[in-house]
Amino acid sequence: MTSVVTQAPERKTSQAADFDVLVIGAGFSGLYQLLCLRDRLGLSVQVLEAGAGVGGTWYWNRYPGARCDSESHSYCYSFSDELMREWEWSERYPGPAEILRYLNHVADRFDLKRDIRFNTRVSGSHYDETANLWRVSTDAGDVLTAQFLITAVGCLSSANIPNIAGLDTFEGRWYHTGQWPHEGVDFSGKRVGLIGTGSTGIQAAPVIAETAAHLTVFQRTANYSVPARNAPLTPEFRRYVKEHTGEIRRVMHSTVNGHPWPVADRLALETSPEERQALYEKAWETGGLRFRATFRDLVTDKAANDTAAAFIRNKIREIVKDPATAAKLSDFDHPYAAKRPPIDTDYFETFNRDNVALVDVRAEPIDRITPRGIRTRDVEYPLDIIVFATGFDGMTGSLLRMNIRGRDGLSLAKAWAAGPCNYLGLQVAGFPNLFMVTGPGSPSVLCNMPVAIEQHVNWITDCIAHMRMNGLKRIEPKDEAMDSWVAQVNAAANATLLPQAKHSWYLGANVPGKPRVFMPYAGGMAHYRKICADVAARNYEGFALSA
Ligand code: NA7
Repeated sequence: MTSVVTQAPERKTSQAADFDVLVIGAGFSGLYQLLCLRDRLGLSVQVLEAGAGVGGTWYWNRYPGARCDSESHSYCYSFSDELMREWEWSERYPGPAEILRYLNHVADRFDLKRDIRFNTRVSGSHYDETANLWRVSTDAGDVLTAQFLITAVGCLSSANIPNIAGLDTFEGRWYHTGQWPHEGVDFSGKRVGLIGTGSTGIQAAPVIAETAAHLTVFQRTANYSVPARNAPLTPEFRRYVKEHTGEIRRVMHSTVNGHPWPVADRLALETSPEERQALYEKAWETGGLRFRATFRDLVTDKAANDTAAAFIRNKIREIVKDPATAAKLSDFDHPYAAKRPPIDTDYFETFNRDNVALVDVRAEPIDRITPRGIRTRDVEYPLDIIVFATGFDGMTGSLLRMNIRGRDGLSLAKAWAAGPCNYLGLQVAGFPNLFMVTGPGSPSVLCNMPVAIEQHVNWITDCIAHMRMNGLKRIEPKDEAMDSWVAQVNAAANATLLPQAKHSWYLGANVPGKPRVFMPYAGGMAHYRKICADVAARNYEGFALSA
């Protein structure tokens, strides 16, 4: 179990409030936050969820080929050994259906659904200073109040649909991968255009190509990808997981990215070219995000990174038969892993099919969408279906669209006009008693998400327990603590190659007009965990707490 305080439950709501805590979102974060606050602290908690079921990101992302890139035995909660032992994953990487089964299992096992209001989208959240309450409005017209408001809205749930002229005139059908119809889409016999070659487009292309009459992939930025090597889990591996829950948890909690493997303690440039090649070959065969852990200098030293980039470029040229297509697919403009590195199942192989074509929209920009398809500067591509795999307004989009207003009506949008400043990714000055789970400024998306989520939820739960035990009613960060944290987030990013990917959603560069600020904390999950624990141990240093 975790370090979360277990208190004698005292199920009492502050006089004027409907609940002690309102939590927005019923994905991994919201479910665990509910469990901690309700069952360990005895608070009254209501979760508000826009979807009709639990799952968050996975409730919406059901596009063809969708699959988690964390390995299943680590893409789960680790707070309970029993839960870890009783659940069995079927494949190395879980797809949405299996993740939803898992989260429903958790919700049912801990009787969580009775405190979740589904089909309820939050439209506004205002802090009432006099009453020290958050007033949360829903699209159904309800207003609910609570002393604490916790956003558990995920980092990738606000779809980024590019503003391409003429979309409203398109006579075919179009979809964004993050808002996929639950009944699925039939591509058979259809001419499909897929815009975007991030993790999502790279997962979707091979599956769409199998049934579509023709698939045109519109690529703006060539992307690295390493084979996922998905496969059913063997009985031996499943047994290993059950027998080693403690060890798996220890490794996940001690590494930079929260994955269940350590980063190798060797440098690419201090390894001979022959041995380096052999290690990359082995990592390529093993597959998955472990490739990034082959050498510890891959994300900090450009020359080291170049060796990985050259290896992947050569692989693409070996796999893709048409040299012109291979050249476009491997014309990288950023270091390997400076953007979230996709892992794939037959992505590059897909371009050897007769029914698949690649369009480089840097050489041939999209001009507009017409009633018949997509027109680039040079050609009109006739299409029946357009799939936007164009990502998300990451990290801040879902927070900002909820119209959050703090003290004196200050909007979060205004507070973050120059970028998301906060303290530890948890709180923002002017927004007392508002906590963000895996917000900008935290490691979140640079980490195996459940590890980041559990750390945040545990910290928030401990903090609220501390407040109640000490008769404290209000917490918010001090300005100087926020400034110092923003500086640390920038310094951590600048110590890596990550800011060199100019088109990355980590930088907000994919959304026109969004401030270009590197949002996640790149100093490593284990280090971040220690910083947060130290802050709490020093009596919540950097926060102002008042009675
Ligand atoms: P990403 O990684 O943000 O990828 C979006 C892709 O869409 C990327 O290739 C973009 O090109 C492309 N894009 C975005 N807008 C346009 C326009 N207007 N025209 C052409 N191409 C465009 O999103 P994903 O959904 O793939 O993955 C998100 C995360 O989910 C991923 O990082 C994992 O953490 C899981 P660009 O590179 O910006 O030039």
